Amino acid sequence: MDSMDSMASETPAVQNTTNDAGSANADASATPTAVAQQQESSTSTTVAATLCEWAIDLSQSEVPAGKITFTVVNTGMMAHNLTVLDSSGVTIDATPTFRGSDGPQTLEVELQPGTYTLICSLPGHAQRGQKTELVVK
Ligand SMILES: [Cu+2]
Repeated sequence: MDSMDSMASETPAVQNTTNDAGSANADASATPTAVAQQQESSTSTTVAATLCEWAIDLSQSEVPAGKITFTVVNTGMMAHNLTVLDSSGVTIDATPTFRGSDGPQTLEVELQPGTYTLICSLPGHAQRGQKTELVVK
């Protein structure tokens, strides 16, 4: 009988603790949604890329992971393209081969953290210097 009384007296304290935790969880559940919305708007990065004989110049060589939009200009005399390779040399995406007179090209890619190689894929062009690295963090 004594043990029953002591158990009964402890029960209300346990219930109060549970209720407090429940209200704390309800507050916390609103936070992840707000954070996710902030990340969506902050992970789009625009990088200007300039192609010429024989180089690829980037406005920035290090970008945050997420959506990267390359604005590609060809200031050279020849037609070129911008091709994005992953660390294994596999092509992720590329602009068409275009001349400066064709105007700027836009290339949108979704990149995970890592080191990527950007080249012009026309024969001999990367070997002559149309090649650079992009670090995604
Ligand atoms: Cu080229």
